[in-house]
Amino acid sequence: MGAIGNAEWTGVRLSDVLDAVGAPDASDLFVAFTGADEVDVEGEEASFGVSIAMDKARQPDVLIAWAMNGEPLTPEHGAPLRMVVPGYAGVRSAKWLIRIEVRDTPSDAPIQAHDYKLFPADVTSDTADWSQGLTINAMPLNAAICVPGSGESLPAGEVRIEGYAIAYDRRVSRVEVSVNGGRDWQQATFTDDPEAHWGWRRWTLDATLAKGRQHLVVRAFDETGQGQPERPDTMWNFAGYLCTAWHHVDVLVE
Ligand SMILES: Nc1nc2c(c(=O)[nH]1)N[C@H]1C(S)=C(S)[C@@H](COP(=O)(O)O)O[C@H]1N2
Ligand SMILES: [Mo]
Repeated sequence: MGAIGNAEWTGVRLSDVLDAVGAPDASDLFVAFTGADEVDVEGEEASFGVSIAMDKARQPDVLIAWAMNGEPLTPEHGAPLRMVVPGYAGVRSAKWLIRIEVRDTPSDAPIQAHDYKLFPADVTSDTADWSQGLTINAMPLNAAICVPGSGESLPAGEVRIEGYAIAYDRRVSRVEVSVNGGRDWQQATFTDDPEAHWGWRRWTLDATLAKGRQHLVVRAFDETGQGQPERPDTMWNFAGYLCTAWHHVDVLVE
């Protein structure tokens, strides 16, 4: 179980802080972040530590943040200071920051070195060589149906279907919804700013549902025209990362 959301962040640009302290700036460097907490990665207790490449660290939207939605950060969101690295997996946005270090190698903390890595389908947890995995940073295009919920019972007739799509540093160009398991598709209407980077674009579609067990599906396309994979098994990896296949929701229409 988990929860996700969009927030408005306030802080200082990491690049301004790097400049202020005269940090070196070269594309082959990394910026590493350490949190005040200890984490357990496969039985190994160590400080929470992650890193990003210098080119990403220098992007203007990468912040050292102290406020979320106009309020000081709460403890669970990383008070007093946390990183916000938009477009990247949440794990790179270190909370409870105690140290920022410019290095010539990625962080060697276990979270960076032995977690959040993508392996080919033929690699298992027993055969994985963690130094060879692809570090998961930029997030892929994704979309989900939020309403109705899976397994819900609905009255026959017109139903409002709602959800979100996200393409990070790209735009979501369109969202398509099927109410018959993917045979026919209708375009949803966006309710969020199409130009907004990093966050969700919420969408709605009013569709007429026939009686019986109905199979709702959503898929998004980005501004390059690329879509999501149809089936989750096409992107199988033993750790279960980046499963951005079309989202399905089954409902019972009575
Ligand atoms: N210090 C520290 N930072 C951390 C983590 C952590 O365990 N310790 N978890 C990371 C992960 S995996 C995510 S998804 C985000 C979650 O941030 P949120 O709690 O504000 O949603 O924090 C990241 N930063
Ligand atoms: Mo996470």
